[in-house]
Amino acid sequence: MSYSPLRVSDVSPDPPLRRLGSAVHLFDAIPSTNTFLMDGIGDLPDGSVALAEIQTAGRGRLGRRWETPRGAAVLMSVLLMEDEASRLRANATMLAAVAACEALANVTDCDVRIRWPNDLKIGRKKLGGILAESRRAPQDKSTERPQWGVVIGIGLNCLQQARGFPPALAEKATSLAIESGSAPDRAGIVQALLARIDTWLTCDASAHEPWAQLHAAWRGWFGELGEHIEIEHGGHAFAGTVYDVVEGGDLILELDTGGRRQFDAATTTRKW
Ligand code: BT5
Repeated sequence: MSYSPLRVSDVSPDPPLRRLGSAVHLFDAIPSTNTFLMDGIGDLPDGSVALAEIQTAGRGRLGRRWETPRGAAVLMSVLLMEDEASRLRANATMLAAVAACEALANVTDCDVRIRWPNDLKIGRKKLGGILAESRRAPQDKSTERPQWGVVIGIGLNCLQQARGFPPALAEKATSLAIESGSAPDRAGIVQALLARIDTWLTCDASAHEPWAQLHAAWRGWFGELGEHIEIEHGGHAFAGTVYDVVEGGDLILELDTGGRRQFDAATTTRKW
């Protein structure tokens, strides 16, 4: 598969954004852009961005792997330094999912939707995923309040062809190239993603409840209200109809066995 390598000048926000892009780290190969920023909490500035052509230990949720061939994907993470009381930690996956749908609607002709809790899909196939993590920053004597580093990682399949996915993913994964029939501009996607994430991060909190606004936008991109799904939680399988997803991301399922139950986004897995 041939690809044009990303260049720092093409992926650095231009014009500058309010919060993202103070430092842009572009790697040819790295274990994981999320790990790079998580390890840098306390040293790297707020708004740092990490990108890579290939990850040798790309991570999904709950110890799973994220795998893409060199140059085929957008693999990007951003670091946000937040106060302890910040609601971004709980809402980071939602924010990234909305930003990704908006960005891809702006720069591609693909109909990308959210699959609970952290997937981006086209039709029934997975285009990308989000991994949000956080940890407390080492205490800085100059600041009284403890700070948290929140890292949001996004992986988006761009240039893969159907035969380019490993057998286990062949049936359930897709890429922008497969869906649109042409090679997407990865740098343009990075720019659009950064711009949309930045807009949500810096939206005027006094104008309107920003997290409620984000939740409303998320529901607008959510492709599964009313669908029948199967999930696993605490070692048990559950099946039911999607009733809603609450602010912060927990799922309310109308169980086949009767009644409604709320499931935690962080610890619930999906059957494909
Ligand atoms: C995710 O996890 O979907 C989150 C993926 C986040 C990746 C980004 S890339 C930049 C940053 N740095 C990182 O190290 N990670 C983030 P999860 O919902 O757990 O899904 C993982 C599952 O998706 C795997 O077990 C596979 O079944 C499947 N999978 C792996 N690679 C895939 C791909 N390229 N396309 C579609 N599905 C894939």
